[in-house]
Amino acid sequence: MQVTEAKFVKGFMKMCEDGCQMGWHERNGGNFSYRMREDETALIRENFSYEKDWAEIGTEVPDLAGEHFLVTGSGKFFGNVKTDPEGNLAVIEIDEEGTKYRILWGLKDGGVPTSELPSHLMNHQVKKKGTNGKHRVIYHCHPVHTIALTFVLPLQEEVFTRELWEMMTECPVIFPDGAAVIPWMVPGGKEIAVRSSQCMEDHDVVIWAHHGIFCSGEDFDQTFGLTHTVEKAAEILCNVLAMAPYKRQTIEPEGFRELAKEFGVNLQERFLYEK
Ligand code: 2HA
Ligand code: ZN
Repeated sequence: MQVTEAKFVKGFMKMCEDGCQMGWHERNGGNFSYRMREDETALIRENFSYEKDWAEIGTEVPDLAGEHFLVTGSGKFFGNVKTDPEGNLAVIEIDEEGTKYRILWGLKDGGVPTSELPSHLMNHQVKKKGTNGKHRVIYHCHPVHTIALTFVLPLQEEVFTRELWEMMTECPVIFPDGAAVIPWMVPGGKEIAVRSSQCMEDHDVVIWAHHGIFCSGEDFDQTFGLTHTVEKAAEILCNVLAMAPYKRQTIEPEGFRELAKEFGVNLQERFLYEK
C-alpha cells in the first residue's frame, strides 16, 4: 500500500492541516509524531528503504527500541504537508539501543526529522509505559493565547490549571490532571526533553513558557481536541483579563468537587486552593 493511502497517514496529514487552519503553525512552527502500530508498519513496509545511515537522536529512549514513528521534518512547513507529504514527513525507525534513528521513507528532498525529536521521543517513552501503550500521539504547536498567558500568569502548574479550568465547565473533565508549565528554555535539546518528559509522567499537557504547548493522546482526534480545549480556555481567559483585572463570578472549588463526583474524575485538591 502507498504510504499516503494508509489510514493513520491520512489522519496525521489531516491534523497537520487542521492545526494550520487554527493558526498554530506559522512558517515551520510546531512538530508532530505518531508511534506506529506493528500492523500499520507492515502495511506500508514495501515503501521503505534501508539505505540511509543511522543518526544520533541526542538522547536515550531504550523503551522505544525497534519502534517506528511518522514524524514531521525539521524546518518543514505544516502547510505543505497536504500537497507534498513525501517531502515534509518521514517514517523513522529507532535502533536496538534507543540512541539512534534512521529514515526509512520520506524527506525525499533531504532533511532530518523535527528539531524537537528528543522531546517527542522522550515523551513517547514516558507515555508508552504510563498508559500501557495506549498513547501514540505527541503534538507540539504555537497557539497564541496559551503562549500569551505565559507572560502574565505565574509559571506554576497549579495556577495555570486552575485558571484554565475556571474558563469552561468541561475543562477539568477533559484534562483532569491539569496542565504542567515549564519556564523558558532553549528548545531542541536533551535538557528541555528531559524536563518535558518528567511533566508527561503525570500530565497530558505541558506548556512551554513563551513558546508553545505539547499534548499527548491516544489518537489524533483526542490529542487535537485536547490542544483545542486548552487553547480555547486560554483565549477566554485572555478576553476576561483584557476586560477586567478580576472576575466578578466564577466556578468555585466546591463546584469543581461536585463536577468531579458527577463526571467520575479525580481532581487533585492542590488545584482547588482558596484564593
Ligand atoms: O520550529 O516549533 O520548537 C519548530 C518548532 C520548534
Ligand atoms: Zn516550537
